[in-house]
Amino acid sequence: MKGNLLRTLSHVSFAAVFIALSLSTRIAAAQERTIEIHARRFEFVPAEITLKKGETVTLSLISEDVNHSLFVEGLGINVKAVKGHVTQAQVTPQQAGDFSGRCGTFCGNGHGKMTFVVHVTE
Ligand SMILES: [Cu+2]
Repeated sequence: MKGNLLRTLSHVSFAAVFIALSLSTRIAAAQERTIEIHARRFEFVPAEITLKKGETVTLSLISEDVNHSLFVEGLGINVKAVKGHVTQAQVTPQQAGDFSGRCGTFCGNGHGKMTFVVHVTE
């Protein structure tokens, strides 16, 4: 009788641990960061962001005027910003460091000034 009770209790605690683990995984997924970046002639706001190596974040790119794009070669980011639309892209940096980006769509005379920096920490 006592043995049965112990066995039942250990099953219950295994189940509790399993539920706790799957809950924490789900919470982690739900807490995935979204970073909103506004593109306008001739800047990105913010002009720099900080990510963590291995952390998946969603970039949400919004154009406030004409078409732009966010191009960060070192991280494989190339996201179009179409006027009136929100474009989302996920990124998971695999390497720490500073990665420079820029607008990849000609948007006028100040286009060359549209620079961007992604800092990736360990
Ligand atoms: Cu541009």
